[in-house]
Amino acid sequence: AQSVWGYDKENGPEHWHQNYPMAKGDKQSPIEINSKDVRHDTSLSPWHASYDPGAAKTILNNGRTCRVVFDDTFDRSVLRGGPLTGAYRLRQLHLHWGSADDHGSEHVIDGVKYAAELHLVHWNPKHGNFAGALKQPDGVAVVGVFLKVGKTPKPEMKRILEEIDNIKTKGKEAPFQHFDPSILFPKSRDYWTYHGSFTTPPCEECITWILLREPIEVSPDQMARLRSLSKNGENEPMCPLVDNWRPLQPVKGRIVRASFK
Ligand code: SG7
Ligand code: ZN
Repeated sequence: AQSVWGYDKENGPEHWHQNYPMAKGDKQSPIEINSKDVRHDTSLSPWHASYDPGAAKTILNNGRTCRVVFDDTFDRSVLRGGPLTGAYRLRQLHLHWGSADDHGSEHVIDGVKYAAELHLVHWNPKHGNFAGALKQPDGVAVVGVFLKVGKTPKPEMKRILEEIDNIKTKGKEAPFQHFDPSILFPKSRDYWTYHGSFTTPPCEECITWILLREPIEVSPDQMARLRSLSKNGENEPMCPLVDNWRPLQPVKGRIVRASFK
């Protein structure tokens, strides 16, 4: 079986439930969004992010993703509105990506897999701390942004991708300061929302997902940079960090709502 979870045959998503039974729960993520089953909800208000560039701290490679960490000791970078009640604090962002452009996202839209998916993870401070929030159905809100390879790449992704050369291998960390992640959002604020889980063990079912309809574009070069990360440590055999996405989970009667028609 698995020693530590991962995305390989021996320790991948099909094994996670052995150590993390929640992985077989009724509200797991990701799911496929089917336009024909989505409910347009006129009561869904727009969402707003107000992020403090000074909250950005470090970027790191943990062997499973690359992650940017933010100071969340007070309400300095917050997400409000949309399906949420109150302000949720930004804790970190990270990405999931594939080994080729035709897959890599976790959520799938009408059968379409994107090349990558960016997740901005926020938590509800009414639960005291992040660990407490994970135990509550309204504990966490994740904004998902799809990345597709295209001709008008978003220069805003550059900051993160430039830094990748400094965190090539597992365990590497570099300072990452003065960064407002709202520069990564697409023009349209349209979104889908549903209740689900973390897409990694222990797969707690505490997430209000807010998935943005409009993807952002990255260049082939930028995708290549992401794929140049390694899941091995510095003095270990080279093993590319790619395909760090969980496959689709059963919807089990959940309703996906859309802010748009
Ligand atoms: C990534 O996705 C990491 C995890 C994150 C996980 O593997 O960014 O974060 C850490 C601290 O390793 O797990 C608890 C948590 O944030 C799952 O997040 S996701 O559901 O948005 N994909
Ligand atoms: Zn994620």
